[in-house]
Amino acid sequence: FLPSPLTVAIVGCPFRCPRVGVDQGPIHMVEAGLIKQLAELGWTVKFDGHHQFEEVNAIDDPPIGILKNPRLVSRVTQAVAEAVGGHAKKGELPVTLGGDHSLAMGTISGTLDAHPEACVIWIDAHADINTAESTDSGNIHGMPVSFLLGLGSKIPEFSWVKPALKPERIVYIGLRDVDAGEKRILKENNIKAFSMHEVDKYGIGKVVEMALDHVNPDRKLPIHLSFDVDALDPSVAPSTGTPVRGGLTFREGHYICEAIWETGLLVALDLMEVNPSLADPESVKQTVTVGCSLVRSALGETLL
Ligand code: 6HN
Ligand code: MN
Ligand code: MN
Ligand code: MN
Repeated sequence: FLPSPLTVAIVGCPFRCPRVGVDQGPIHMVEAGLIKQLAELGWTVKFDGHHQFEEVNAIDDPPIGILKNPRLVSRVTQAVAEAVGGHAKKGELPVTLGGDHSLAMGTISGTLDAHPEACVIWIDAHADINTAESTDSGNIHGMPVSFLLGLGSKIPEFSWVKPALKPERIVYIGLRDVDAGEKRILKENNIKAFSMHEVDKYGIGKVVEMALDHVNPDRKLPIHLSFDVDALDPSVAPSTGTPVRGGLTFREGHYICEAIWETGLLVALDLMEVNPSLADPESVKQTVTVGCSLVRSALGETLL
């Protein structure tokens, strides 16, 4: 799906609710040398600075129901949808660095705008599929998938989000902290998920193969990979907002990225929830380093 020379467009989104610009994760990853590392892999790299979203910081944004910062999240994710969609339509591979996983509402909308038939592989400890009705926290980062699927009551503020994703076009790997309401939503919509239980049972190689068989049986659909760094075990990626023990090992995380790259079908990548404000400098460095190496693996870095 990508014309050569291969071009990657870095979409830096230092965004975390309740305020934008406070999440330095993407900035740390770029400062750690990600751009140069991708250039060394042979990519033409486009990066024109991080999105700032400053104007939306000032808006008056009381909760809708219990949803926190709905207008802010809506405007930021809509801007990201336009950025990602624009790059994808030019034949570039957008790599979005975050930041809050609510951003995936934007990135996946952008991908589906350019590649309507694309499937989504969602790597996470969480399912991020709460609706306005099922959420206990009111945090929109726990909800982007339901918006993309068009589940739950419609919130006028998010009317720009098209329900462009079909339940059979998304698959999860790494789940281990799924709310009761989310389990029900997954079952009702027949959404395929491989939790850590399946990773233990079958091994990561088989799980990735089964995930692809489900979502992309003929291996001909474009793939959007949305990777929440909290899918990894907290011993591997400690600096993240909602760590859950019992996660993917360093190699399991990288194997997923390598295997998706090998399909030749990757059209967009998100690397989300790297959050340096939440830990000591050593943990931050470790998480930023692992974030960069996951991106390199998904963009073709080989071990030999
Ligand atoms: N993440 N299920 C919880 C909630 O608040 O809805 C946790 C969400 C975590 C979100 O992974 O980005
Ligand atoms: Mn978050
Ligand atoms: Mn997530
Ligand atoms: Mn998560």
